[in-house]
Amino acid sequence: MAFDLRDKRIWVAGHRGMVGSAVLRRLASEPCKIATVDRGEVDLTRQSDVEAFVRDARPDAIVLAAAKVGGILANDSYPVDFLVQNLQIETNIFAAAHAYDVDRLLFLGSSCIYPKLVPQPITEEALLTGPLEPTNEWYAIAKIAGIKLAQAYRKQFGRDYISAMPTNLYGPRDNFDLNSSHVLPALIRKVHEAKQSGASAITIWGTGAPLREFLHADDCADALVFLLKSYSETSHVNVGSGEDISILDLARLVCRVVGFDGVIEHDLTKPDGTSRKLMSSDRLRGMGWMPKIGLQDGIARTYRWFLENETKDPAR
Ligand code: GFB
Repeated sequence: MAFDLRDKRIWVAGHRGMVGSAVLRRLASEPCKIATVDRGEVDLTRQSDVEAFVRDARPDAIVLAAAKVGGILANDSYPVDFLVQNLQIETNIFAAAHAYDVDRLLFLGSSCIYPKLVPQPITEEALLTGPLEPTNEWYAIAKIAGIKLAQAYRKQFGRDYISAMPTNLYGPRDNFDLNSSHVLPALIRKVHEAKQSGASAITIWGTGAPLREFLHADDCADALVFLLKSYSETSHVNVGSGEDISILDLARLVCRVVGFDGVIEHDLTKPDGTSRKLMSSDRLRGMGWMPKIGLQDGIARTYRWFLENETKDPAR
């Protein structure tokens, strides 16, 4: 085993987010200790805050799940935020980890690191073989920098830092705000609200033709803990479900789960983004890891979470 979690203190950076909170749930069944810190106490974009926290908390390992994230429109609208905040968070955490001798770090990237036009399913080797998808190149560049930081600390200082590239994720604690969210939480909200109001149609962005791969955050967290315990190599590792679906079929699936039989209309002023993004997760499968949550089941679980947590806010 590359890294035994017994009695280790793991700092989950970004523990309030969808992925970080799923990692906390998954680590609850491991014999390790957890360190977390709230945004109000430590601003991860400030080097001095991060250094002081790592100096005092003394983690044995870090799961770097903190990031500025958002859907296609947010990425396209706020390039500075996505590029700069992510670079700051990454460089600050890597630098503090090295300065305080944290020898294990797992960095989380995204499938958007890969070139726009690349053979599918996309293998790890496709990194940096062509131009990026323009709607999210700012975020992608920051995430590519994170992969390279892990590799650079490994190469120059022998640090055991690794990277995982999850596909499009969804699940509890996702962002359900229609302007900044990813497609799946947006569809859940739109379809739910259409059903509630008795509307006859929902509107999805773009043509509905793009293909995307989805993985539940709890499956992702399981893969991350698997990698944290067992993987110690230079290359990043793809984390996906291995199946893709068109956005139109995804919308139909959400309608089925929610129980809405209206019409699906299109807002063609909104971008489609890349036409297909299916990763090969053969490397991870080859190590013995498999996802457990099917898409329909995962959407049903997420819809239940949405009903219990997101429909009680009177401001919405
Ligand atoms: O999930 P999404 O925002 O991000 O959009 P990406 C996926 C597809 O769903 C696009 C369509 O073709 C959207 O046009 N779509 C349809 C919608 N209706 C909606 C809607 O109501 N809301 C949203 N958001 N999309 C992101 C990147 O790309 O994926 C990030 O921008 C990151 O950087 C993330 O990599 C995983 O899959 O296009």
